[in-house]
Amino acid sequence: KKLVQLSPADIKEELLKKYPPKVARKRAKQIMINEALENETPTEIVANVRTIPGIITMRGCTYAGCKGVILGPTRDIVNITHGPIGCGFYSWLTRRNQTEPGPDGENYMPYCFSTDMQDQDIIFGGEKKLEAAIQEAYDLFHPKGIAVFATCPVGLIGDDIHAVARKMKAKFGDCNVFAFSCEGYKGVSQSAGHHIANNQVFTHLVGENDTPKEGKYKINLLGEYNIGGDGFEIDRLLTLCGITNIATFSGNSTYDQFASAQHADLNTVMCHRSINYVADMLEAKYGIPWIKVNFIGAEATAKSLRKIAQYFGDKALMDRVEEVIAEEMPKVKAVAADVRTRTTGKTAMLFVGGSRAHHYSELFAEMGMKTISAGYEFGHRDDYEGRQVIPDIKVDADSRNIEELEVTADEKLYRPRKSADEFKALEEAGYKFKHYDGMNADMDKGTLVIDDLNQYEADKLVEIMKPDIFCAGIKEKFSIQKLGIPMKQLHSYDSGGPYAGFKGAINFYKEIDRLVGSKVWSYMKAPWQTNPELAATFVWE
Ligand code: CFN
Ligand code: HCA
Repeated sequence: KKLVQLSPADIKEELLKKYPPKVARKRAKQIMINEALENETPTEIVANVRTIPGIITMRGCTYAGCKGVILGPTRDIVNITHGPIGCGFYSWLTRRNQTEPGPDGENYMPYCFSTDMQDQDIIFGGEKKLEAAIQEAYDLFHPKGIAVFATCPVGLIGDDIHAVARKMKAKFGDCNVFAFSCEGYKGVSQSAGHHIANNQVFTHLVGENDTPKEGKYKINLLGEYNIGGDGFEIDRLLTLCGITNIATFSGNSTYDQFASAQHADLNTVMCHRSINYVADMLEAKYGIPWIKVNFIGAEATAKSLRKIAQYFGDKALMDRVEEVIAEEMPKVKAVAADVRTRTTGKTAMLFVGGSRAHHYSELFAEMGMKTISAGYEFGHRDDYEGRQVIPDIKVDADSRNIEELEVTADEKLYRPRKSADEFKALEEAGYKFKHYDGMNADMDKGTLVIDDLNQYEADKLVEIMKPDIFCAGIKEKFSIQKLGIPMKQLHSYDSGGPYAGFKGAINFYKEIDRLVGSKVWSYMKAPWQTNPELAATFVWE
């Protein structure tokens, strides 16, 4: 067997080799050999750009980001997909976002509501059908809210879903009806859908309930979607600490949580990519500051709880948080110590959405495992490079319109290209700073950070670097397993979870230990095993 040693630069070249020159030039800017150096200028990564036609991307669409991701986990709003049945069907609970119906039992998540658009609706227009669907949902359930989501054909034929929503809202009087222009093709990925969802949730829901909420330490948890029950575990810990969670955007959430979000004293942001717009709007309109938290990983969980306590600066709270950590951590540490005897030194690749590819490297590190390559499907540059400055945003008090916030437009203010002194000067000049580290700072030097990885590159990477585990989504699952490598879905968690918080960390350690130790994969013959000329080895130093 011929072993070839490849450097990260060789691997990059290998990935690009097969592309036509123009495609290779474009992809080269999205494949970065990570530098992660504090004071030097690291290589820039191009992100949040259109996938080159013909490439089989891992990304999803704008409708998915809006309907599936942001609004999907709210149980007592009827979500109607205006479009062909497939869009509604394939976004019907596939994300494994869980809910606990609560005393009122109101839960529409198990239903799939759609106008089931047909050819004649495309030709003659679908507004009447939409109106009838909204009426039917109202008559059947009398919900507090009905949300309408546009799919691609709706934008192409020009149905005015907002006019229909306004008309029905006025007609009912006791039901908030609002719509989202989240046609699938609208942005380059799910990310545009998050933005559209955030704007409308803020415009139509936040602030609707002005009855103050009880609680000494009141927070909102933004960017936590209760996948596999993650939100349940985080809520368990917050409750143990005596912290009141007013609203989760949007795991296990309700209409009233969104409507009451302005009563919180602090916003904690878990998945920054999907919800940063709401955090900024809550700060601009209601003066609620936000901090970045992360409950993926035991150390990260402890750190986040401490950060919240420090924000309130109350000794009783800080002591209680320490008690909770002291109670929970030994159990986690014991399991970690055991699995580490088998997992230390193993390697992982993480290619997921817009925050998990970063957050989960912490859990792997706790198992002594190394993330040798990672990337987001649709992250923006700030998700890779960290976010430092928020330019001023303007809020129109009457209409609640928020001026478009595009952080990446102010690129020159990112830390990697500024020294500490330069930042201090900017701070003195009145810039508002938010500090949090992106993926690059936490990845080792020489690792490969790849944006919008595609099917071809995934196969090639696995073939060259042979990780012990590959983490991505359902589209990647079986092609990776056919290469003889264990594959863990970090979107849906396959059938597992929760993986957040302390209990989640234990679940994750055990699951990964089982996967990387499994004999099943050794029975598979990967192509390079039957064709030695395909063999190449990447040696990690
Ligand atoms: S739950 Fe979140 S954590 S919201 Fe976002 S960026 Fe998706 S649905 Mo899939 S798993 Fe993924 Fe993130 Fe935030 Fe989920 S990494 S792609 S749009 N995502
Ligand atoms: C989406 C949702 C998704 C897809 C997951 C996957 C999710 O992008 O529309 O590809 O397995 O988490 O359910 O990201």
